[in-house]
Order: sequence, then structure tokens, then C-alpha cells
Amino acid sequence: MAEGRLVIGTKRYSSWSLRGWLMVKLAKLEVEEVVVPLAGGGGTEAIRAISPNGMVPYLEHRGARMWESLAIAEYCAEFAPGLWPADRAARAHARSIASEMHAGFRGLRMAMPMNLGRTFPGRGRTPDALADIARVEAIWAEALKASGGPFLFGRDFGLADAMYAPVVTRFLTWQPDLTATTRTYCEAVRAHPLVAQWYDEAAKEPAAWLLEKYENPG
Ligand SMILES: N[C@@H](CCC(=O)N[C@@H](CS)C(=O)NCC(=O)O)C(=O)O
Repeated sequence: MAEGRLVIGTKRYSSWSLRGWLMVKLAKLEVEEVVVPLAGGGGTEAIRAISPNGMVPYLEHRGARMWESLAIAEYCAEFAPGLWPADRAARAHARSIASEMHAGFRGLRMAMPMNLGRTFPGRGRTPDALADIARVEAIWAEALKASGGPFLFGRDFGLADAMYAPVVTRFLTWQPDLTATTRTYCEAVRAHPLVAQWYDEAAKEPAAWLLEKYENPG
């Protein structure tokens, strides 16, 4: 029986929802999934009516209420501590890059929004986006070198990977020039069963949920 609910937005577009959903699935929390189609441009009325900050993901579980994906990450790690690396220094590293994702990369997010159903090769390459991509590639290369991959902190897909999974989808959609290390990591993330499930479910969303601004970006 469900012990709460996870409220998320349109799977095709909602990058933060993907993060929260992956975390909750990885921790195996039993919650009902509530998908609210994004209105576009923020301020979706149905989300504001449910979530304290008017945003998704929003999680309720056994009397706890959480918004902000890092709060959801830490809650999930209470149930599944292995979602952060076991080694203390690696764990500090994982939390640092997860926080860096949460706080930054605005240039990338603005120029290359998530759209799981389209490809826009060669587009969106603003200077800010390219600078963010260079930093993301450096972050991934450092973690993968230390861990040996295929995921950022080793064999298992963890919370740091969940934080960066929407960046992988952006790279697959917008196809900037990437190093071989980045491309290999993107393939590993795309092939993860939960990421594949999210893509499959996104492809089944109704056409009425499509938003012009993401389907035909300027
Ligand atoms: N800082 C938040 C960001 C959440 C966020 O920006 N979510 C977007 C969807 S990807 C949202 O809910 N926007 C409101 C809307 O589109 O109505 C987090 O870490 O979860």
C-alpha cells in the first residue's frame, strides 16, 4: 500500500522531477505517483495548490513532507544509505557535485531545456551553455577516473547520478561536442532501467501536454 505520494511534472520536460523520481525509486519508497502537466513558464496552478514552494518534485512519505531535490535526496539516503558512496571522502565529493548541480548551470539549463522526445543537434550553444558543459565534463571525468565508472561513484547508479541524469538527457537532445568519456557515461545513464522507464513513460504522455516553447525553441 502507498505510504505517501510523489508529485512530479510532465516527464518529457521536467528535469527536476526526473531527479526526485529516480531518488524515490532507487530508495524503493512506496508512494503514489501524481503527474501534473506543466503549464510552461512556471506557476502551474495545480502544482501551486499542492506543493509549498509551488514546484515539483514534491514528496510526502510517512508524515514527512519534502520539496527541493537535495532534501529528497537526503531523505532517500536515510532509507538507502548506499545511494551515497560508502567512503567518507567520496561521499563528501558526491554531495559537493550534487550541490553544485542544484545551485548552478543556469546557462546550460536556459539554452538547452529538457525535451526527451526531440533532438536539436548543433543548437543552443551559447557561451554560457558551453562554459557549463565544460565544467560538467570536468566534474564527470574526475569522478569517473577516481571510481572507475560506469557511474560517477562506481558500479551502482547513485544520488549524484540522479542529480546529473537530466544533464545526460540534455546532451542526448542537443548533442553538443562531447569527450569520449562523457559519451560513454551518457550511454550508461541512458541504459539504466529506471532512466529507460522514464523515457518510455514520457513517450506515452498525451499530445495535449506538449508545449510549443519546448518543441520549437527559438
Ligand atoms: N530547486 C527545486 C527546483 C524545482 C523546479 O524548478 N521545478 C520546476 C519543474 S522542472 C517547477 O516545478 N516549475 C513550476 C511550474 O513549471 O509550474 C528542486 O531542487 O527541486
